[in-house]
Amino acid sequence: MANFHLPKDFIWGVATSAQQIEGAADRDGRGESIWDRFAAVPGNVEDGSRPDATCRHYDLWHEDVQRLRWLGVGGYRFSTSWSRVMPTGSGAPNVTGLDFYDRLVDALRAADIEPFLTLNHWDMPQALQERGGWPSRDTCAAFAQYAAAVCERLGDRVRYWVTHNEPWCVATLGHAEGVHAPGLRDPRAALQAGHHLLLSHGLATEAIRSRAPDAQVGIVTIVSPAHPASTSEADRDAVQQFDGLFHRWYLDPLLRGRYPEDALRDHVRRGHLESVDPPFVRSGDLDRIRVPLDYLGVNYYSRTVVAAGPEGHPRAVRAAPREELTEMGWEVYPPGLTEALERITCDYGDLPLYITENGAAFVDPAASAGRISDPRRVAYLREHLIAAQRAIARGVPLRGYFAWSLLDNFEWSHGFTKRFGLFGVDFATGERIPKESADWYRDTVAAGAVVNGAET
Ligand code: IFM
Repeated sequence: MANFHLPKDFIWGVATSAQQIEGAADRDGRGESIWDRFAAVPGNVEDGSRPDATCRHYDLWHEDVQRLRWLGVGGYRFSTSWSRVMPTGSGAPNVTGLDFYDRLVDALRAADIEPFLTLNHWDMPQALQERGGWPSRDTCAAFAQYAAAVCERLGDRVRYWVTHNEPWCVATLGHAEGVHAPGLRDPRAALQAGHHLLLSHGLATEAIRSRAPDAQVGIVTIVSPAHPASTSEADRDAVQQFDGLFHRWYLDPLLRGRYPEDALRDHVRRGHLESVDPPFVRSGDLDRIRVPLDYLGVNYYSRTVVAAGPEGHPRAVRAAPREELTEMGWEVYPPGLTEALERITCDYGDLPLYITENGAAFVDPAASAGRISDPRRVAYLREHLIAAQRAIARGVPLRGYFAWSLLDNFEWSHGFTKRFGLFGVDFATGERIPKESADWYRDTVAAGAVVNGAET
């Protein structure tokens, strides 16, 4: 790919989310979020840390925008905190909360950085959780009301909107496995939550488009190509099940207007649904969910190697004893990114795609001479960008790449133990320390492509 050129309007960016970086959890009228509540329970977060302060971006946002300028990125993906904008989940929005994002968006525009605004990056107001949370259908209207409030204030300056980040994680990790907020272990509630996330995506999209007709609205999904642990029929069947439950359960309703039949049958077999006609899917819902997307956001970190577990259910296993793993225990597997992008284009058509997250947590050494040396993160980003370029060369309409993340931050149930940032953060003082990956990314953005990449 020596002469490889990315599309002229390709957007290079970095991503963050409100709950992970803002802090200021009780300032200026912000309400409690489900993650504030979840993290306060001993044992829910690995190191017992709380997101109340985290990177202090609420106070240090101006200097963080300078970091974005320094990186030379053309896009910044951030999220508005639902609990800051709608502290009790309904009623009038919190004007002071919206002021914060207003200033941020103005500063981004002044720096020629396109804001990519995510509405739900997991921090629902606790008050809404107490009224039923995502398993309740009423939450869909509350989300659309929140989307309308943000769009009324920022829709004249924000063009790119993401409704939800990784609905699978919200539904499954939060409602079936209990490892994310709100910490439920109820697979039936998880399916209802998942459906309402999708339905609310449709309602929020309508709310945004009616207020900002030029808006580009998308949703972000996590992808992880599934490969069988062996050639056995049982493992191959488990791969198909995993794909249905993890990918197609969300992509099919969004892009085809129906839930995948094999996955519906799997849920019935597992006792999570009574029948393949779930009562919570009401007439007209699927049309609302299939509202045309302007783009799809793809978060890629790794592939999943799948074996048949008890009763043939899919179970993620280690690929091979000597595979390189990140600190999350995720295999470093760049070809999976090319595969994921090509598969989406092949199965769902020429929808513009953005890689809305890609990055790696590694243990970083202490800073030396004002820099943190992180060669493994540089290698990870480099190899994945080459994989992305390969997908473009093969015809995938990929329009941008956002590295996860600008800063080390609150990594959900792992607290501050997993560091993904291009900038290290001292969580005691809020100090940011550049890593070599930040220098490398800056150079790559300036060059406009990874040079000397592998052959297509
Ligand atoms: O930090 C998260 C992010 O909030 C959502 N996608 C995965 C990242 C790494 O776990």
